[in-house]
Amino acid sequence: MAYAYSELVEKAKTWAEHAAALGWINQETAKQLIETDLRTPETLFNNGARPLIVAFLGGSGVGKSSLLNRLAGKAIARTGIERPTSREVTLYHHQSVAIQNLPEQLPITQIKIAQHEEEAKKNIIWMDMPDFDTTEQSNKQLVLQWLPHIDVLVYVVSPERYRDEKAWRLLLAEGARHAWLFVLNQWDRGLIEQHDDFRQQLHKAGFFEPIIFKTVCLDDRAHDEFCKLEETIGSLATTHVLEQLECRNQQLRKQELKQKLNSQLQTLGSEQTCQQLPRLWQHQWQEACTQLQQGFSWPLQQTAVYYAQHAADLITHAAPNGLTLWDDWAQTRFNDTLDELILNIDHQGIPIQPFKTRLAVIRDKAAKIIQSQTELAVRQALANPGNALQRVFLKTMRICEIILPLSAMAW
Ligand SMILES: Nc1nc2c(ncn2[C@@H]2O[C@H](COP(=O)(O)OP(=O)(O)OP(=O)(O)O)[C@@H](O)[C@H]2O)c(=O)[nH]1
Ligand SMILES: [Mg+2]
Repeated sequence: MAYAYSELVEKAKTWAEHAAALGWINQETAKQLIETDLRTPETLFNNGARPLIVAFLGGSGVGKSSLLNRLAGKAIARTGIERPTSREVTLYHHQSVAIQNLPEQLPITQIKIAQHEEEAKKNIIWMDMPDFDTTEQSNKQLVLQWLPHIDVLVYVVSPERYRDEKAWRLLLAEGARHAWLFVLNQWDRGLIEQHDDFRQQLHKAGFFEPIIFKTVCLDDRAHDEFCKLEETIGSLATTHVLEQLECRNQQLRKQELKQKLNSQLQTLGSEQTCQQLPRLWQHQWQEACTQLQQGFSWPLQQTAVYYAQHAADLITHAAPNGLTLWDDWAQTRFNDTLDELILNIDHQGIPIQPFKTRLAVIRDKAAKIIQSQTELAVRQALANPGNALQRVFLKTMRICEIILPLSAMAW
């Protein structure tokens, strides 16, 4: 049965909560499953057709805002030499488009919206993001909160900054999750060697055929590849591509969830070893029983002698101190057996916490159980003393007691 990703996440969350409550997995790993990210581009909208979400991402000063302004044909996003310049996300979309569910916890002051009326660009929401490589932590947070909602990431670099370490780590972490396009902006001062080197770097990061556009966002721009970039994105903004992107996204997320759950499964021990546990316990318990029985023979004798001498006090009075069946020795022996079981379970690679919790209850109750079971056995024995043979013999003797004198008299 094919489950939707959200259903699978719900099931995994319920399982994680339950398993953590019983001690099968620790709280930390349960939290990882419970906090599984459900955010996707679709979650920004209620059901129905939605636009493609494209975002300019990259280090500070590479020209992300300049690219958006060029696209809009006017200055909708702030650009400048101050680093970082943008401290908010700028959305540029058709006036008919409305994001119904904005990402949670996002301060509304950090979103700027500019609208247009161009029908041809109706199916795309463009976004200019702040940088994520300066010390401005709130910028980085803002980018990270928006990332899961983006379909196509246009990763912008400049000739000087395409080997950025922080950007690199983000690329590797997010590589598989999105569709990527690359822009080498400020090409007016770029060299072809830098372009080739950038391509090689991307190759190393796992992008086998990276699409790189060389752009210039200055007034005296020569023939750059900005129009190609626009065309490529325009060709992606179809229902079919959107469906493909969504499908790929779901598959990837399912895969990630599966990996997480599988790694949890490893920590629970193999099914085979779990099946062996009852046999392990039976073997241990037999040994413990033999020992306990040996240890009980003396107190049993003492108790029997006491009751034989005080038949009138039977049941109503407990045996005096020192004649308890379940004494400290028996409890210690019983505890040792349970400890040994826990140790064996640990050696089998099975989590011991659930066993510890359950066995703690039995440890405390052992004395009480033995007391009540012994009393019950004594009562049953008193109600029906001896074994079956003895009882038949007794009955025959009783009948003989009557019949024999009578027959003697008759004779
Ligand atoms: N030479 C040259 N300068 C450019 C080009 N594109 C942008 N710039 C300049 O680069 C500087 C930074 O541009 P922004 O668009 O603000 O860069 P940003 O990536 O948005 O920067 P943050 O908002 O800080 O992340 C500005 O002074 C722009 O004028 C270009 O193609 N060539
Ligand atoms: Mg900017």
